[in-house]
Amino acid sequence: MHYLRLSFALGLASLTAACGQKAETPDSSEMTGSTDNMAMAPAAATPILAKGHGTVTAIDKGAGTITLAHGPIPEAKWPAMTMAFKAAPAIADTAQVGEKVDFELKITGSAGEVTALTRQP
Ligand SMILES: [Cu+2]
Repeated sequence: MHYLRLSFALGLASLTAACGQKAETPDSSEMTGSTDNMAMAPAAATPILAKGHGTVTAIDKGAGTITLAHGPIPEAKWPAMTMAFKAAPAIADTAQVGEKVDFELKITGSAGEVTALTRQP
């Protein structure tokens, strides 16, 4: 989980921070990428599994991320937004910018990983 938070903090902190503004620790913890904060954030300990719908707006295979303009995700109390998610190469490789998708997430704190992605018919 540490590498996940770190990689988000490096380039995508401004995007991912939006998810945690209501209930999470201050944004600065996301910006620094400090792993010390993990122990103080109970929400980060147990991943939340969620499903969502959205549109692929960007893919960064180098960083292993996919950016989705997604609708509300009640499981995580997230409003609709555009944000980047960690994604396994198999998922990032098959996604295409501009396509509408259904997806499954594993959310840890304010960061999420796409665990499944299905193109909407
Ligand atoms: Cu989001």
